[in-house]
Amino acid sequence: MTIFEKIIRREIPADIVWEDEDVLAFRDVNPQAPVHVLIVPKRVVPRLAETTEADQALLGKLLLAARAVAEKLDLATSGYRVVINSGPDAGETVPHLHVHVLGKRPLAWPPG
Ligand code: DGP
Repeated sequence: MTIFEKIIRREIPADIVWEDEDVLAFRDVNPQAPVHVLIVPKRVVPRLAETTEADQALLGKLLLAARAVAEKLDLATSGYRVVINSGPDAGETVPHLHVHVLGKRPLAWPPG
């Protein structure tokens, strides 16, 4: 079981900022910006590379959750970045699909 499944099951604590029946959003333990939230599906999906057409609704929910979190945390006007790391070259470290939402500082592009 991944650390994110344990957070979803409330077996370990997290600073939860948003939730609905399908997704959970909580602050990243190692924030890379003043606001750094992770949004995860409650059901186990390892990574974007392993999603299928059957995950279309869930993937849409994750992006709409990112927008909802951004609005709740006052990022809508200043702007924010939404990131999904899928696989080794992207630096994925937790094999449970997650969307990063980063904001409240200017973010460089291209990423490292
Ligand atoms: P990624 O590199 O895309 O797989 O991002 C995984 C993120 O998960 C990383 O930014 C740190 C975060 N993270 C790892 N363990 C925990 C944890 O136990 N709690 C929280 N809140 N975040 C965690």
